[in-house]
Amino acid sequence: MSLLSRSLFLRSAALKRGGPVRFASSKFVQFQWEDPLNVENLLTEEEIAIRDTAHQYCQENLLPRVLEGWRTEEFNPKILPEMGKLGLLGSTIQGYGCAGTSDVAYGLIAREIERVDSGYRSIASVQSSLVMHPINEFGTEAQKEKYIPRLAKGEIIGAFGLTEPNHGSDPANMETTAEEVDGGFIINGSKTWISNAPVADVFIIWANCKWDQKIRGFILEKGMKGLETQAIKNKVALRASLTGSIFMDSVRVSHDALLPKSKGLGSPFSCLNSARYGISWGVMGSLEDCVNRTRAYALERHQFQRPLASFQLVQKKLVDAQTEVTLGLLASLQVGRLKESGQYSPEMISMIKRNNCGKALQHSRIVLDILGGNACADEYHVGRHVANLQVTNTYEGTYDIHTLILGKAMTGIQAFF
Ligand code: TGC
Ligand code: FAD
Repeated sequence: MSLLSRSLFLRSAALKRGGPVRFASSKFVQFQWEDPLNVENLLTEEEIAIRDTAHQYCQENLLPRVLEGWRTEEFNPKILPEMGKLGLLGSTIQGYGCAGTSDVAYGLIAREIERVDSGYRSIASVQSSLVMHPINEFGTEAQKEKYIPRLAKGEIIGAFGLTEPNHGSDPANMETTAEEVDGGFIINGSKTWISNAPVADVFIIWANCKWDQKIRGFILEKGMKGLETQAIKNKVALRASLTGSIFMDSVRVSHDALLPKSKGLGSPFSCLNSARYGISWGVMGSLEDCVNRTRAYALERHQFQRPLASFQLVQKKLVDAQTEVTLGLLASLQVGRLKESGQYSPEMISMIKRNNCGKALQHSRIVLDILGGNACADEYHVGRHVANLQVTNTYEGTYDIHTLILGKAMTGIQAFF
């Protein structure tokens, strides 16, 4: 069932569920620890239905596969087509076979996927925000028709190449170049730490154009002469998502490969705005999963003839983490609504990306202690989230880079160099 038809089916269920229960003889509603500040109340029925569709898919289809993906570092080719069938890819794009959802719905999808694993969310957000988005934003009509419907179905896989071996936080100094020649361009350079690269069919490559020193995007395809990828194996995090390097040795492309509306570093950053926003939701899903699992464990496991959950130190860990989940979700929701009404700025996204990733990493690590020795066992899932959250705190601009973006906005002084 597609995302939109399913949303109609699920709407009645959402309506039946209602909000928190009010006590008959009280002015208070019953406190719901899973959603302490009633975020649900701020979502539309459509968003709730989309969220529920994503939740059901992720719990029934992704969760049972995640440990195998984590252990083997192998890409499961069924996942993107399944997500595509439900309308979860490029969901905010209007037309071209995409669902045309709100930005908040996009965030809710990221949260549900990352509740299972950040690597699966990475696969999906690269496809949506970093490949479909730039084609939609900077591409020609022919490029949109050629690529977006197939990317939306998950028939083809995309990768986004900005980071280079010598330039991560400072992409402005990238060494990859594009030179205009008769009939097209020649691209030279290399990219590394690129999600999906080893299995990608389509690559959005950012290159410094020799004729005016401006950065522009190019669409490269698997199999082009001079284009090679290599998987980065034995990662200690994000093992369910493939990462790799891309080498471009005089790759010759036609003029059709240029994303003509891209010009300057603002173009790849516009893709990052969308992806960073999604990550801010996603990592809250990951932290929620850590809280749920460690709370359940603390209620069941007894030491000193009492459940772990009865100890004050354990309760504090859970309460601190759940408070950060709630505040983080509200912040992402507010930025989502501002984005939908065209009233957002990139600095707002830096704030929620930085804060939510930082809090998710910090608090997932703290609640992990509740598992004691079982923290080491991957079947308990929380250790995997903690490892992944180190990466989410790093990619799409490190925690410290977002600090400097916000520091510049607050003081007017750039402190990058
Ligand atoms: P700066 O001078 O600040 O800006 C250059 C031009 O870009 C514009 N701009 C933006 N436009 C739109 N949105 C934003 N967020 C923008 N940020 C900057 C800016 O207005 C300017 O435009 P113009 O017209 O004046 O030229 O640039 P800078 O070189 O000083 O860089 C500043 C800095 C450090 C903040 C930037 O380089 C940065 O953000 N670095 C972090 C790099 C990064 O985030 N890389 C991510 C790689 S992709 C990835 O990690 C994918 S992982 C995906 C997954 O698996 O889920
Ligand atoms: P560096 O830039 O070398 O930074 C190292 C440290 O120095 C960091 O702590 C940083 O905060 C600090 N630092 C750097 N500059 C300053 C400064 N001016 N002031 C203070 N501190 C500073 N990239 C893509 O393009 N596409 C992808 O799909 C992609 N997927 C990824 C998947 C994974 C699993 C990983 C790990 C990375 C991925 N990346 C991707 C790359 C990612 O965006 C970069 O790793 C990130 O931007 C940081 O760059 P770097 O690793 O070169 O670190």
